[in-house]
Amino acid sequence: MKTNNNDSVHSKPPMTEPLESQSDSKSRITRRAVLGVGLATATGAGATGYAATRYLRAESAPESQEHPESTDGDPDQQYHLTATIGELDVAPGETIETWLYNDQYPGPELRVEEGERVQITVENDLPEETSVHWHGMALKDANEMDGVPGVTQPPIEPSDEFVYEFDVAPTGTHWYHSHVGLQLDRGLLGPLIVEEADPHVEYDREHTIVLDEYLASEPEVTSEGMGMMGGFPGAPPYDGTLVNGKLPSEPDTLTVMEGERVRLRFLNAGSATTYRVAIAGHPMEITHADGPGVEPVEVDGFDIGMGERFDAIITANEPGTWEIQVHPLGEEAPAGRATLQYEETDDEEPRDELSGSQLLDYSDLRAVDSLDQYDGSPDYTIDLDLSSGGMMGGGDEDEWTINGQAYPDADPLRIEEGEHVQVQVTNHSPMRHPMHLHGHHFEVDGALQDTVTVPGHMGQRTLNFVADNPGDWFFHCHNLYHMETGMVRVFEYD
Ligand SMILES: [Cu+2]
Repeated sequence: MKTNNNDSVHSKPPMTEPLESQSDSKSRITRRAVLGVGLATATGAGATGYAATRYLRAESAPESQEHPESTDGDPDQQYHLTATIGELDVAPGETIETWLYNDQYPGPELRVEEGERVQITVENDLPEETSVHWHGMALKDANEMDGVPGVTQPPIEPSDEFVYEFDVAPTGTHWYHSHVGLQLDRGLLGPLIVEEADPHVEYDREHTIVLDEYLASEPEVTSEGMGMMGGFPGAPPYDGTLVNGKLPSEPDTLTVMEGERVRLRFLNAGSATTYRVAIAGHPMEITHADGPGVEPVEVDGFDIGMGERFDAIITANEPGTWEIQVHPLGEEAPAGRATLQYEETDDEEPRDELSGSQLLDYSDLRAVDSLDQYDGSPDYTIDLDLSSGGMMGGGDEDEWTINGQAYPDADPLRIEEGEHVQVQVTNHSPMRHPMHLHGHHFEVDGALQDTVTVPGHMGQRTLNFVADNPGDWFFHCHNLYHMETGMVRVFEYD
């Protein structure tokens, strides 16, 4: 696993930078616990790592509790999230006021076991309405828990609350976040981990690694210029890259012990940035994509789009202190990093030599679960063209469109229950678009994902899903600024 590449996290990105651009940035964080009603208690919200030992684990549900009615049996876990204005320390001497869940950033890690039912009360202490989406959850027979205001529920008004309850599935690394306006880019997000009863890979320890932009100002839609291409609606310029809420000047430290296999759950919670991730000195086995397992594939790095998750297992056989490097792709924002620290070694400036240059490609991913239901001809096919309003002629330059329409002035996509639906997405713009489908995983290139990045410049992806969960389901770009300016459709079926 040795290294021949000397890129540092503070210099240019490792490996080859694609000729593509996209804007990003962001900010957030907090603390001032507002915990719920003797239920789940956020623990260990200290300034150190965001390790498995620090996750927020709910108490077992009390026998009797005043919390809202459950419709399908009693919940196994209960949590309380309060959305508040709070403060976030991103580095020594650098604190910003932003919006947080339970005064923490990232928000408390909700951790449940395969097969469980969870109830989460969301209290709104913000000055405006909000809602929470459970990104990656199938929400079987629970479309009304999907958290999309105006589509699946009324927004949660200030000083009000909403009780979400659903069966957790599929297993793996997921997350939750606000689904109102640009609130995600303020810091209203957190991991949602569904532990497998019987993982298809072995490991001794795990850490969750949340990637995000640092935005010291309030989020607002701006114009991302592409030179001759003119402007597109996009994110404001970001001020840095946060890894578990920390800027690189005081990185989060993830501890390992020599000889261990360590599962790292990477989540790109950014609003507008694709990141390139590598761990100095350590190749990775990619073992899960967007939750479900994949056949392990060894790489030295991977690109991760907004909303995507990759789990990677490393073998800790290179004692020392190493950098986990997180480079914004096509962005001018400074890179981020965390530190991989072997327990028996002294703290020292982390080493930055990469293990190699092999990057993950989607086509490397092979689902562990059966893909039989996606075999054969689709019952329904639809082509979706991604573009800006200005590019297609006659449109609005301030909009991003799907087939020329900008949500909410966009037709719903009607499908029928039981159909095998095939969606061919073509990207007519120069920017990447990470397309996310609510309530379903889809087959793409042999893997099961809920978010897939469609490359710019006529990049294409073909997604297959089975309409097995009636409701109104958002399908949208997970670049928050693209979603906010129209790149959304709704799949509808009863
Ligand atoms: Cu987009």
